[in-house]
Amino acid sequence: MGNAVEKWVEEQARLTEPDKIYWVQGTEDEMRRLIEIGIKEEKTAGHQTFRELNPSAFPNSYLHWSHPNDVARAEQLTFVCPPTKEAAGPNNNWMEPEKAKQMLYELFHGCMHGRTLYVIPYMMGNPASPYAKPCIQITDSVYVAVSMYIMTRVGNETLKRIGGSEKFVKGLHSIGELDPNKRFIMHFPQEELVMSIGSGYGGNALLGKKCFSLRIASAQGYGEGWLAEHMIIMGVEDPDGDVTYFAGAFPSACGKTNLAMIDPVFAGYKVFTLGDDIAWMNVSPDKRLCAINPETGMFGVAPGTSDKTNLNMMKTLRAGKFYPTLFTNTGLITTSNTPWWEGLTETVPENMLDWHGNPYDPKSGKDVAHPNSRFTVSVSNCPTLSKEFDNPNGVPISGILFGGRRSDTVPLVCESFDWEHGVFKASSLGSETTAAAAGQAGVVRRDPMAMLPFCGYNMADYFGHWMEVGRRLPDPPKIFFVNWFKKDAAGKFIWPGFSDNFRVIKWMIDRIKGKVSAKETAVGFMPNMADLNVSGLNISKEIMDKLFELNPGEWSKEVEGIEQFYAQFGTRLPEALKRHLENLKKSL
Ligand code: SAT
Ligand code: MN
Repeated sequence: MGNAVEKWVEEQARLTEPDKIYWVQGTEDEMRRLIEIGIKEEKTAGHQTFRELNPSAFPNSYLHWSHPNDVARAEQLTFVCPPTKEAAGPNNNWMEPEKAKQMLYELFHGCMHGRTLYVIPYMMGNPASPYAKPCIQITDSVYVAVSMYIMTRVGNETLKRIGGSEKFVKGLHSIGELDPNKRFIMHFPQEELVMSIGSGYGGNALLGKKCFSLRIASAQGYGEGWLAEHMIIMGVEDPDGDVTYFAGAFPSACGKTNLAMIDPVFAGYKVFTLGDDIAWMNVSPDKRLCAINPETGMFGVAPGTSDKTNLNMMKTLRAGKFYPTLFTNTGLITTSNTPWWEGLTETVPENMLDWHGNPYDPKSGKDVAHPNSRFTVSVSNCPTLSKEFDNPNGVPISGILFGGRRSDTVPLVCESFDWEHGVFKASSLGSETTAAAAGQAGVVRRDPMAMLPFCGYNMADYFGHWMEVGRRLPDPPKIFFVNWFKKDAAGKFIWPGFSDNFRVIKWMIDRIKGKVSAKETAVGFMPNMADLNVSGLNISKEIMDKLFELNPGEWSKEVEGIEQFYAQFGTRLPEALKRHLENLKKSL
């Protein structure tokens, strides 16, 4: 039989033994048919593939309830398998590649009995872009197939682009038995191959997302001189009509999606959204750092999203145009047949089913929606979508933001002294864990560049690669660090966040444009208070001081945490980072 794609698909079919093989074309009709199949699929223990929602409130929208044990990324079961453990680095689970495959072959063998194998050809990035990559995903889940329509460019264009070549990214996925003991997400960077079994959840199952666009792509970028990052991309137009482009990295569930669609609180400014999760950044021929978003959809956290916190997102969710919108593991108001999650309205409406499909008892104190419940929606629904979204060359980035969720220690905003100092600070970024990954939430873990779970090679080499990319940029972007999540002694957030984060963005633009000076501190440049516009916020001087406080006790703990984190890289850690850590210690 024919070309490399057909050959690969045949091999996977021989392994997984499906009843049927279906090649996805990417047409509107076909999308409807797959949704119909999902609607008819049998419900088991609350699990439901698709249920149509009220089209007058949420047009072209469907509710999905997953298996209750399959609600987040499974980092313990995620492996990166280059030939040596050293190449994977201390932060990835690793297995000898042949051993890993033997184990997976046993799990995949016959796993699609009675099911249809869907072959999904898709592009990450605009096919017209030199940075785009053709991929094939196989899956036996219609939920995954429909999600791929929303999140990527699905269709035959990809097959044409691959043509007779052997070069395409391969993803084999099966929900298997949805058994956490038989769940693995395994990456083989050398072969540009991902094998995932036992989960239907976003980051575990939509293999174009974290698996390819971050883990495999970061390893490709290391070899080819570019960066695959866990970043939003947005443009901010100022009253002069100039657009400043930012990329911004935050760990999962720290408000990236809200930031990418932020409503500017100052007159004369406009925000344009390009991406909410992934940025591929290349050094352009004119030596600027240019970013594309390889995805076409947003897979955002539902709880906390409302007309008040993110009106643009609510408009996006209600737009229901060409592509369907999916709600995963939210609650359902039965009388209106609309989704509900914590924070959508102030009080819990009556007649609610929780995310297990059970009638909700407000006295139970339980969650209606799972804390990691999500929506999957096309960027084409987004009212703030940038007209540069499809630009094959990407957009030139002038500022990079890094942020984490920190109740203390880290100030509201701070700018690095230069690129290398920025890499140092980003490499030691810490954040309190969230519900986006299985495990305990709320403990500080080091999450360099918000890439800890997503870097497909040794992180020490990744830090070196970042510095190397900076050296190729005559005028590198400024690097900023933000923390929207500082709390007072009573555990209350002291910064209002959401739209008011724009006040900080405005300061960054002023810095980029050289309009304001800044105060030099031990950890970087911080704003002169007169330059950070907080008018109308009613924030006391005391709170402002707290937002920018550098507490010696907290910082000595921070330095300890960084030292501990760095220790695992041994001699592989770039010397420059050790030097910056020593400098920080001295200047504190
Ligand atoms: O990895 S997902 O795409 O499922 C969401 C996230 O954790 O950022
Ligand atoms: Mn993410």
